[in-house]
Amino acid sequence: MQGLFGRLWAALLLGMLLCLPTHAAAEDGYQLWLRYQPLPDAQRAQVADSILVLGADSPAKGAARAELQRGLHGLLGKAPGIVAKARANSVVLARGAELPAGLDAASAVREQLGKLGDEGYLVRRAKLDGLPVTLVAANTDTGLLYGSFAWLRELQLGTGADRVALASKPALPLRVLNHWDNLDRSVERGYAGQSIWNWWELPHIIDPRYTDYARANASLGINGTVLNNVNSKAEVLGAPFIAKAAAIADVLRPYGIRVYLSVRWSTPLEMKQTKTADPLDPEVAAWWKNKADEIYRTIPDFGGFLVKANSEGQPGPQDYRRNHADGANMLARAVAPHKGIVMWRAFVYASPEESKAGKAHDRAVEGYDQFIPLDGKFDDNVLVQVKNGAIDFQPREPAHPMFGAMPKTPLIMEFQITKEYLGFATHLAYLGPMFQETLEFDTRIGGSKVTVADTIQGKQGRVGGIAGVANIGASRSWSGSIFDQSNWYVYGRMAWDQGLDSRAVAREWAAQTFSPEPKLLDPVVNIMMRSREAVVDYMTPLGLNHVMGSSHHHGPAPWVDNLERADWNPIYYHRAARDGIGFDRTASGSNAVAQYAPEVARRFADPKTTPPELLLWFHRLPWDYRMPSGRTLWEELVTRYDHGVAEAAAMQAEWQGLKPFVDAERFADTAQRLAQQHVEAQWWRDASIAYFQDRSGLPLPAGVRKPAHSLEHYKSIRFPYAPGI
Ligand code: BDP
Repeated sequence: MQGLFGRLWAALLLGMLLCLPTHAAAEDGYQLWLRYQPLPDAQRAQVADSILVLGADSPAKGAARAELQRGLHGLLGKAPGIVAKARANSVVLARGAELPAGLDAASAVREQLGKLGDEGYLVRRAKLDGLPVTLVAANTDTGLLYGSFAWLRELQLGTGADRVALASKPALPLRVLNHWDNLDRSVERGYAGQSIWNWWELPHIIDPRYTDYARANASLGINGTVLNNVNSKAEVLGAPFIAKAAAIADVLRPYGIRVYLSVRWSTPLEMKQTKTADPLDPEVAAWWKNKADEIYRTIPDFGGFLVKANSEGQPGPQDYRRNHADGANMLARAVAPHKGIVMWRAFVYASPEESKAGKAHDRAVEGYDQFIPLDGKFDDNVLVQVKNGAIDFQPREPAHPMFGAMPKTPLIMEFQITKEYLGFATHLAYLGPMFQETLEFDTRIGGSKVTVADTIQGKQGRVGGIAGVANIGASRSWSGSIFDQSNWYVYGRMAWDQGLDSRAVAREWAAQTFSPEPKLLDPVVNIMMRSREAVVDYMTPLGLNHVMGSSHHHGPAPWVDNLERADWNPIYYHRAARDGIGFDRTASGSNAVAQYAPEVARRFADPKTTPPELLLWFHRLPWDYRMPSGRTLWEELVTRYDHGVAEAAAMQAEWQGLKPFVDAERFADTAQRLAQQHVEAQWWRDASIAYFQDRSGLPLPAGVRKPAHSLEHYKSIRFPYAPGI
C-alpha cells in the first residue's frame, strides 16, 4: 500500500517538477524580446481576440497570423479566433489591393500606403462594416508581417490598442546579419556557443530554432543573412552545402529573409576546376557564372555573395595583379542575371607591395587609399562594405573616412554586434550609443551637414545597406547573455531606422525583455546607457585602441611587440615611450586626417579641437600635455581608467537593487557577469597603468591606488582556451 502511495506521490511530484521547469525555462532568455507576457486588465480592452486575414493566403501571411496568435495568446491568456468576417476589435491584415469594401478609411489608407514602399506598414484603428478594428495594412505580405510585429511590440510596451497608430518604412533596402560561422559549427569571435546552423544534420533535420531565429529577425525588419564566415572555405560552394543553405533559405523565406553566402576567392582553383583564379580569365568567369546558376536553381531568391578578399591572408584578385573592382565585377556579372548582389568588403590593411616588403605604415589609411580610386568602377550590383572604424571595430574609433567619399558606389555599414573587443559576452556593454555615435557623425562632405547615415541612404549617390556581425549562437540565451540580446535588438532597430535614439531603443528592449514597470526600466536603461563608455574608459581611454591580448583578444596586453606584422602589435598603436603617447595621424605623421572632409580634417588636426575621446587616436602628445580638465595627459589617463572601474562597480550595484523585479534565473546570470566584469575592469586598469607607468617613468598621481600586481605578472597571464578564435 505504502509502495503504491509512494509511487503516486513520486508521480505527483514528478508532474509538478515537470511543470516547474517549463515555467522557469520561459525566463532563461530563449524568448528574447518576444515574451508576450499577460497584459494588465486595464490594457486588455480593445485588444483583439480575433484575427482576420484578407485576400489570398501566403507563407508570409501565415507567419504573420501565427505570430499574432502566439502574441495574443500570451498577452490575453487565451487563443484568439481566426475569423472570416470582422468582429469587434479584430485585428485585420490586408494588403493595399485587398482592402475590403466596408472599410471606412480606405482612401486615406491607400494614400498612406503609396508612401510606404515594399516593406513599410501601417497600423491604425479603423471601422470595418461599422465595427471598430485594428487594421494592419501594407503593400506586400512581408510588410504585413512587419506591421504585425510592430503592433505586438506596441502592446508589449504598454500602449493601449485604441491608441496604436504606426506608419513606418525602412530607409535601407539591405539590412543583413553576417554570421562568422564555420562549417564545423565553431563561430569566429562567437561567445554564445556553437553555430545555430547544424550543418552536419542539415538539410534533413531542421531545428525549430531556425524558425525562432527568423521570427526574431523579422520582428526587427532584418531581411538578409550571410550564413557563413567571411573567412570562407571552398566547400561552401559544393553541392552538399548549397543544399544545406537551401534548406535554411526555405525556413527563412516566409519571414522576408534572404540567404547569402561568404565565398572564398580561390574556390574554383581549389576545387581543381580552373587553372587560375584570375578574375579576367574567361574560364574563371564562366565557372562563377555556372556556379551562380546552380545556386539559383536551388535557392531562387538567393541574395548573393559576401567577399573578404586580399585581407588578412585571404586570397583575392590582387594575387593576379587585378584590383578589387575587377574581382567584384566578375562575381557581380555571375549573379546579375538573377538579380543577386555582391558585398565586397573594404577591410584591407596592406597593399600587395607593402606585404611583399614586409612593412606597414598606417593601417587606418589603407581602406580609403585602395578603394577611393575605384569609385565609379564597380558594377551596379556591387556594394562596398566598410567596417565601423578604419582600424577594426575598436571600442571607440572615429567614423571611417570612406563614408561619403565614394559618391558613385553604394556603401554598406558593417557594425560588429558580437563583442570581440568589448568584453565578449561577459561584460555588459550596450552598443546602441556606439552605433548612434557613428551614424550621426557629421562628415561635412561638401561643407554642410551630411551624417554617416546619410551617406548610405542615397543622398550622396546610390542607396546602400547595413550589416551586423551576429552575436547569435546555440546558447539558450542566443547571445551568450541577456544583455547581449539588446545589441542584436538595437542593431536591427537601427538598421530599420537610422534616426532612432539609442536610449529610446534601450527602453523599448528592456520593457519587452523584462517588464514595462518604471521601477525596473529606469535603472536598467541607466545601466545600459553608461555601459559602453565604461568599457571604453577601462579598456581604451582617450582614443587608445588595439591594446588587447593577441589572437584571442581577451584582456589587456599593451606591451605586445613581437607579432609577425608591425601593425598587429599594440605598441604600434599607442607608441608610448618616455616622451609621450599616441599615434600621430596629422600632417607630421601618417596624415590620415587628410582623408576626411576639410572641415573635419582641420578639427582632428589640432589636439585642442580634437575631442578628448579621440585624442590619442590622432595625436602623439607629451605626458604633461594639458587636458581641458586641467589635468596632465598622464593624470587624465589614470583618471579615466579609474572612472571605468568605478562605473563597472556602479553598474553592478545598481543591478543588485533590481532583484525584486527580475526573475531569479536572469537576475543571477546577469549579476554574475557584472561581478566578473568588475573584476576584469580592475585587471584592465591595473595592467594598463602598470605598463604605461613603466613607459612614462612617472609616479602615480597623488591618491591613486597602485596596481595590485607587478607588470611582469600581467604579462605572464595566458588564455590558451579563450573562445572565438
Ligand atoms: C577581425 C577579427 C577577425 C576577422 C576580421 C574580419 O579579429 O577574426 O576575421 O576582423 O573582419 O577584427 O575579417
